[in-house]
Amino acid sequence: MQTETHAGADLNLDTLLSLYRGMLSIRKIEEALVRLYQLGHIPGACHTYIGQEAIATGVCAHLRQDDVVFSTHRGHGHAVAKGVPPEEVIGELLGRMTGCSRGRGGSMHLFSPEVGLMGTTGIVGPNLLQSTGAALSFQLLRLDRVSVCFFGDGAVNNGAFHEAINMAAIWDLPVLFVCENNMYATEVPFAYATRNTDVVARAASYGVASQDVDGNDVVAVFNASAQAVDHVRGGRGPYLVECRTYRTRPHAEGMRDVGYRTQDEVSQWKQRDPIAALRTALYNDAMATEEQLSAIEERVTATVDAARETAESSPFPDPSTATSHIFSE
Ligand SMILES: Cc1ncc(C[n+]2csc(CCOP(=O)(O)OP(=O)(O)O)c2C)c(N)n1
Repeated sequence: MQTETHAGADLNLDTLLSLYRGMLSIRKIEEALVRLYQLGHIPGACHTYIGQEAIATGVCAHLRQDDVVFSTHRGHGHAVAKGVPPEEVIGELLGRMTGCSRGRGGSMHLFSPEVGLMGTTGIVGPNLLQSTGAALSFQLLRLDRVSVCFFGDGAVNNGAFHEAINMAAIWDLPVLFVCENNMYATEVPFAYATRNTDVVARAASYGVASQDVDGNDVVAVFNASAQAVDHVRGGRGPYLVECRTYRTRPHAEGMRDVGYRTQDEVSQWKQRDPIAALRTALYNDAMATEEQLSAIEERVTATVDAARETAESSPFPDPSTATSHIFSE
């Protein structure tokens, strides 16, 4: 494996710094959540996105607020990149009223349709079908909105993947499928679960345009997504981007992380950290100074600290309202 992120000769500095800021925000939020989990302040599960930040950041950079994202159990990064404020993400994991689901859902029920975040989910696979359904509604309503589905390699052997991609293909639906191939589904290697680990080849077999990309290179993800979103918004049917990446923390906080991958493998992927890679490239290419980059880091840290404090000082929902919002009136 090699570390080779280019600062992106074809991208302007504002875009590159915005991608840097975006990835860093997700990382700082995740680090705050890890600490809160370890202190016992997060009542539910917490699957972090650490190591995969380039994907949500690079894809969502091309989305409008009225485009929609259907996320996974590893969805904090998707929520943040789609525009859910950090205090609402942290507040939701802490079960507070100010969380984006009013503290009733937690990590795997982050919803904010106002900004197009249609939900994280504890169930692997159905979001492929939901995103395809949203795309069908956009097509019927003749809207140029894009539906995006993030999913892991663990979802591509689920029947939902095959049903969704086939229907999206035959009806030319405006859906972008983003496979975050981090090589493992919990502790099961992708290569154990299938004889064909090439997700792009699966898309091709359904007649869907696709490309694979280094998911740890935010510039590569940004460029591939530009092409993909353009294709989908332009009415040319679905598109699949396979991002090859790695999660550097355990499957979920509090879980063991031994027996299915080596520490050597984890260390090698940490060397390919997407945030450090872009920082180094920006610095080495003399596009940004150490002072500029440090100033961004300080601002992001201050914003996330303030968001955590706001979330921590927010009230829990009143227990007497436990049955509110369950049925639509
Ligand atoms: C339908 C279904 N089957 C099994 C599970 C248990 N499960 C939770 S996360 C997970 C692994 C998912 O792997 P992947 O989709 O590759 O995402 P990653 O965790 O690697 O981001 C599994 C099998 C589930 N939540 N839903």
